[in-house]
Amino acid sequence: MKSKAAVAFGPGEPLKIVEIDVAAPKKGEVLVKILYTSVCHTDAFTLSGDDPEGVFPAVLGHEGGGIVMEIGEGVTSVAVGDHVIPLYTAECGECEFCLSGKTNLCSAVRETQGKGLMPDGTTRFSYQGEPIYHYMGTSTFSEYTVLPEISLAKINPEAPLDKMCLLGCGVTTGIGAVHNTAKVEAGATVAVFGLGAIGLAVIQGAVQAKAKRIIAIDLNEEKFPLAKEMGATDFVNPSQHQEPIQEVIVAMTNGGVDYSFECIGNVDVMRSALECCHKGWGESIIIGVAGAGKEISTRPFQLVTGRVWRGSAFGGVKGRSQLPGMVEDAMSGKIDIDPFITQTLPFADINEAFELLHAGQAIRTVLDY
Ligand code: NAD
Ligand code: AHE
Ligand code: ZN
Repeated sequence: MKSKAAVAFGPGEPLKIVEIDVAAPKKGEVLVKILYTSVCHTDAFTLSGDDPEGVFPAVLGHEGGGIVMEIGEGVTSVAVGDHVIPLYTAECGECEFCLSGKTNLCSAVRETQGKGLMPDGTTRFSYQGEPIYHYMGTSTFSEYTVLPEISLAKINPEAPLDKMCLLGCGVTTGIGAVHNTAKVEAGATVAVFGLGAIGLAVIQGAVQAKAKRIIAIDLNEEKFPLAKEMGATDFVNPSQHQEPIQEVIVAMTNGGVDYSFECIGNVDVMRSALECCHKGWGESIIIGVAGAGKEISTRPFQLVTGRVWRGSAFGGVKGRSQLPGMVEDAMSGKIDIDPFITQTLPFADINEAFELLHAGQAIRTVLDY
């Protein structure tokens, strides 16, 4: 079938809206009509050419919501008409990872997914007879996309997909990292580096966890009012300080924070986030994605003296079993998605959504097909 899609033909180039061909779903696969998608910083990161797994030409996009149009052979867990959120972290329920009880990472389709292919090693997308790669197993920048069945969370059909699409990445990642990865407890002091959707979702999660102090850190002070609205208590712009920012935060907090979250993807900030943690128990969670060749460093003494470095993917959330519950939480008001949606644009204006993100003027732009 034909599908409207925004194709990334090469690194650093704007996306091009073209009509691509989408092949029917094969065994274990599902054809989904995406109704809404938004742009996450990771899409911009891959488009920049910095992602070691970036392959071109590709259909990017991993934050979306849609409806099942067709199922491939053997698909039993979703049916035509179901409302779904695509998952870049699949959940097969059978692999060593899924059965471990220790992680939300699933190995079933991850290898082919990282190469831009479906599990059988081929692609369902083409343009003018040439193959187009998939992205993160989701490719929500095509109106019609094909995904493995295990990469779909079936959600309440009453839930508004124009909002729920943000649970496909940003909101879930930040809130999940607080509860599942850090396990922030009531009364804790938290530092959040980077106030995009991820950092703001961390703030929302920290408020849910009843953290007593939430320090919001960003170079762009225009991010502070929304962070305040979400529940941050303190605001720091590193460019306004001479000393390393970790020293500023340690001084503010009588020895350091209980938890810090890096929501930028900058390895120098990752070091600051670790080193602003309290001796003996402070934990720093890396959420930001750093480019090819980047490495983190600190004095091992920082870890010897009790600070802990962790990472979090999709907030530690198991998509098929836990995301439907988060959708219910968003419907009942326990999760507030509205503040994250700063713009809504027609899908045709997708490059503007990237520009707004780069300019620091958008948290999330929801694109309407
Ligand atoms: P964003 O661009 O909306 O937000 C980043 C924020 O960081 C901006 O407000 C920017 O002003 C601020 N910033 C940049 N450099 C800074 C610095 N040196 N000091 C302080 N603030 C600085 O991005 P986003 O969509 O919120 O994503 C944030 C990061 O999280 C990205 O790296 C993205 O790839 C990653 N991410 C990871 C996961 C995961 O599962 N691990 C999921 C989603 C996004
Ligand atoms: N492809 C990159 C890594 C990208 C990455 O870390 N992705 C996050 C999700 S970002 C969503 O916005 C993630 O979930 N990682 C775990 C995984 O299995 O990909 C690289 O460095 O190669
Ligand atoms: Zn994302």
